Amino acid sequence: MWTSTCLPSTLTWCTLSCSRVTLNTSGVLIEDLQEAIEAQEDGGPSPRTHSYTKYNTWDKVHSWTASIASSNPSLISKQVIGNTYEGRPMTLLKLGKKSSSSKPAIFMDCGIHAREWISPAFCQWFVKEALSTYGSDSQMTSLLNEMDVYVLPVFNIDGYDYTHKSNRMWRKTRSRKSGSSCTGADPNRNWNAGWCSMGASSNPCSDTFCGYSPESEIEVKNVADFIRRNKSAIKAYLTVHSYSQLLLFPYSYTYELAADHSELMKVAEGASSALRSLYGTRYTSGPGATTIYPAAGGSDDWAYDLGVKYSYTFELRDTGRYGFLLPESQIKPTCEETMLAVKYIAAYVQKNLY
Ligand code: 0X9
Ligand code: ZN
Ligand code: ZN
Repeated sequence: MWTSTCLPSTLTWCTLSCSRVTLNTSGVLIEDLQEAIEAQEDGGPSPRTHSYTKYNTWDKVHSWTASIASSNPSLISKQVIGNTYEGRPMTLLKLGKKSSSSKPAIFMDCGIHAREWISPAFCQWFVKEALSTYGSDSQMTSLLNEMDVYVLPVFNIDGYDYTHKSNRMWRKTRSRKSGSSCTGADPNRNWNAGWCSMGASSNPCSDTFCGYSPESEIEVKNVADFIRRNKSAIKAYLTVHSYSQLLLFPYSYTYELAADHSELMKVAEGASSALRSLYGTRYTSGPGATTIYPAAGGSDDWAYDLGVKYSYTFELRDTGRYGFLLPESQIKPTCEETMLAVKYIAAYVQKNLY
């Protein structure tokens, strides 16, 4: 969730969610925010290695991707679906028991928005859980036997790296175009779904800039190409964001209800109650336009209109106390409860395959 009540435009970093943010006269973050940034690391100092209960840097996620794939060759494979604007490889993990025939699949991405750090943490957690519970958890075993799950741990890698090195509150990609002094477009306004018609900006300096054309952002094009190529196999599209504790489904580019509205709502309600059963965390379900705000050009609406019926956007913890700066102590409970919702949706999709 965000508000557009912002800020001196000379400050490049703050735009959305700025009502809670104040700057001193020299444009430096006041201690309040600095403390919140430091409080994220309440799990102690960062270890040199990858950790599922820390916010890992891109370098750590990247090396984790390689090692987890090579240590579980029977259940996981990786493929590069293209490079980011700055040239980093977008590595997609494919989880599932190897099969001679092609299997139906679920596609899940994390980290479309750079500053939503709990999201990539969830994708990493999901991969770990899938591998470690295959063979003991009957649902996970059956899921990975019958289906493949594609996981893109960090969609907006350039932006994610930038939030670790330069500006914690960066949201967009890092693409440049000659003629504009502003960097990046919103990768969740850049899809060809009512593109730039509402809830998006055509100003390149805006944090919700829709880009110069649909799929102008190479990261969006790479993922859209992959989903188009595998359209007949992909039965569900899940995209993980933060924060607000919402489970959204199409549409966001129009107030019209999706043709599958009732079923999408029923599955979302089931997933939300599964999630709530663990720690009592409350989620709200509904179409994006009325549940959060109208915003065109999003990946969920695009996937749905392509024919991927079960298309959901998760907005993970919390509801604003820490917002994007969710403390590391909340990674484990957030991921555990979110697993229940994702597994609920996956089980439903699997049950309705044939
Ligand atoms: O605005 C967004 O892109 C998402 N919220 S966030 O705070 N993570 O930025 C909501 C996306 C809902 N779906 C669409 N707008 N299509
Ligand atoms: Zn690599
Ligand atoms: Zn987001």
